[in-house]
Amino acid sequence: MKYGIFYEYWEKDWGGDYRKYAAKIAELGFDCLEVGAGDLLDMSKDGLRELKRIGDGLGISYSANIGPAKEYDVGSREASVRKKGIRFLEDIMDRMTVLGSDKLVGVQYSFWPYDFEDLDKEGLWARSAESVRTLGKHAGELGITMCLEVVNRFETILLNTAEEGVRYCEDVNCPNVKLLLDTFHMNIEEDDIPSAIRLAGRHLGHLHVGENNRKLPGQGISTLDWRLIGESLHDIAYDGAVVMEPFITAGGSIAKDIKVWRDLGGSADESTKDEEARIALRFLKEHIR
Ligand SMILES: [Mn+2]
Repeated sequence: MKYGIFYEYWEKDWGGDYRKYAAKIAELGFDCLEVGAGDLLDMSKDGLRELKRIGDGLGISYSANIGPAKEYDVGSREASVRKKGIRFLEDIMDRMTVLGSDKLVGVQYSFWPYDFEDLDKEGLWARSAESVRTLGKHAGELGITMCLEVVNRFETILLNTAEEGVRYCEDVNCPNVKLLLDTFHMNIEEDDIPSAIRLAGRHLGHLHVGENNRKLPGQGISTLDWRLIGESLHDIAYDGAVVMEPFITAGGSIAKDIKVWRDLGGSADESTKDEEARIALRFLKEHIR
């Protein structure tokens, strides 16, 4: 099992100095850094190569996280928008190969957050699956796995449960298209988190972890049963990454998108945040062996 963390934990606004975060997370004991996939389009090829060298030197890998804007919705009713979305994600995947990143994770099957204007779930499903089939082929050629994130009802209408995710993957039927489950979302939607993980089984390609309120694993009073979550991962022989995605800081563009309206501990200074991430990593490793 590899352990990772999303860089945004230390930021108020999207984007950051990934060279700094690569060094930081390696020092804290993590194996992988999750970066913003869209940011890769703003980096030069040389910048991406440099980041790859830094990661190789530190022995860490990168996953790339995306929640595409509506103009890139691969499930849009407009063929031109779907085409633009496919092109956008293919461009990102091409950049990922320069960085040496092989996991594109997030809500790539539609746009995020959803605006709930179009509630034709079946239509969205069909268009989205067709686009993702095309994207999965491109991913396969590049050795990239797309991990589609199952998110709660307030963020999409398409994939809210592991069962829907598995059905969608079977519909797309592409070895490079898998699922991303997230304990925060599962805590809202699933009857039982370990059962949802077992149901996802071989389709699970990536896992986001956080407490019910998106604090770090083990931060505050933990209401999730991490030991049972760990057992379920072992039951399915999960060998992907377990990536913390803490959202605890109010007052920036990240908080606005995630809807964090109060401080959940995120106003701590950087060294305190480092220490808390280190403690959370120890907590996770104790529970998910
Ligand atoms: Mn997530």
